[in-house]
Amino acid sequence: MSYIEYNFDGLVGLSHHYGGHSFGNVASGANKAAASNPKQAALQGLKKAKTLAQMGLESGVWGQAILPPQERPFLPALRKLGFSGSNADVISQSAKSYPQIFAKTCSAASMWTANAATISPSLDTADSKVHFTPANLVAMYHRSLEHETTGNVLQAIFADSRYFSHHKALPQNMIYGDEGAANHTRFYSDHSNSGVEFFVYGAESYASSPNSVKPSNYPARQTLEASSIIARNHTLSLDKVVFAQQHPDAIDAGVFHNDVIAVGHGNFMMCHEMAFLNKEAIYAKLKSTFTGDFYIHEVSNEDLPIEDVVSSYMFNSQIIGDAESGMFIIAPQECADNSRVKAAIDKIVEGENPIKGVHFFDVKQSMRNGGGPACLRLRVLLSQQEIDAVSARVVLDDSLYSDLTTWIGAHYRDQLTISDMVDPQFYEEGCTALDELTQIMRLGSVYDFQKI
Ligand code: SUG
Repeated sequence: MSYIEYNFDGLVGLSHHYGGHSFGNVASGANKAAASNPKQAALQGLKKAKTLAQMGLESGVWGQAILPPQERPFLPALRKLGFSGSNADVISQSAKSYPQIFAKTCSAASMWTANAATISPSLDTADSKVHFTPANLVAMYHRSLEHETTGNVLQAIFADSRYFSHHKALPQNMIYGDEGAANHTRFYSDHSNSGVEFFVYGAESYASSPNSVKPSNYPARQTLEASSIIARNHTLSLDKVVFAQQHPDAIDAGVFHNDVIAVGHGNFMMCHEMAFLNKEAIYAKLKSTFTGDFYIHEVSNEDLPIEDVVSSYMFNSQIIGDAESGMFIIAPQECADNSRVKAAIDKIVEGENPIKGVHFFDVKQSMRNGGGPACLRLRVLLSQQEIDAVSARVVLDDSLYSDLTTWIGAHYRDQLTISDMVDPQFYEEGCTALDELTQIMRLGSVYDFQKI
């Protein structure tokens, strides 16, 4: 049976802004309160997706799809805080009493779909179904508001229970802190056998050894407990699962997710030397668990100091293609503008591994909040039968691209600050736009405001 990896890119939401909401995310802190341009952000993301869709079509190796944004400000969260009355009342009262919390309920962070969920393809699971677990994202309040709508959207798209199995997000507590696919990679040699699922965590909630370490300045957003539960729920075969701890010094330097310092695809992983604790043991475990040749390209701190890793997002590149026809790095434009990073990438392209070249993309609006190309996509490996079972209009072809571009043009603002979102009209405009989007994408009712 043939399988295709679909990259589901998150469409940037109408409320994209710089709130400084993510402690430990350097870019988010640095750009707090800068004016954003949601229209440009959405078009930048969509352009990357469209280019990759075209390349994927030509190569026949991967596909491109889209996930919708979420409703913001998120009124159910504000109502839980005791604000009541009409939508306009809830918005104006909460914005006045708790301006910072109100701003968090406006975050468009669901655009970073690498954090939407962890997904195991049917090739890896005991019941041969695709398993989905939306990430609880409990480490950051603004992101903890995403999982319910994310679950609705995934269930609307992957509705056929013959092929798809949906789990609830893990309990809302840091013991089970889960950030989704940003800390999960699947390695494989081909698309007809099971792969190796690689789970990376920041800390153990309950240390299993007196030598256990944690970051000291910034939160470890993913726990080993969370990763283990997901592996169990997804019915993975434990001899094909590898767990690794992120280096706490990297988290303290601003590497809040593993995908800011390592990226894997097929039989290849590129990472910085500070990515993992006990790195030699991790590399050896990956190589012994994998069947076939496995390539690891490690970049040293001498060649590329960790500060450059964080500012350029080199490891937040996507890798596309396959070992046969060649793999390509999809890097943020910032990498081309930093000579040390560019040299590190050139070394990878010239090295002995499946990488054949690099393409740079401008996703600056997202980068300013700490989201590069890989943050913007969620990988879903699907068989032909499974993709045929999807009736929603999510695969990005020319016609969906054209409809989405028109939709963005009609509804998005080209400048936005927090104060604009205090106007109840902004919320109403958002609902009208998202309602239209669910029709364009044939999603049915997935938003809270669509409940009768
Ligand atoms: O969770 N930024 C996101 C960036 C997520 C990046 N995703 C991956 N690495 N996969 C976060 O920190 C900032 C929002 C603000 O400050 O307005 C934010 O949520």
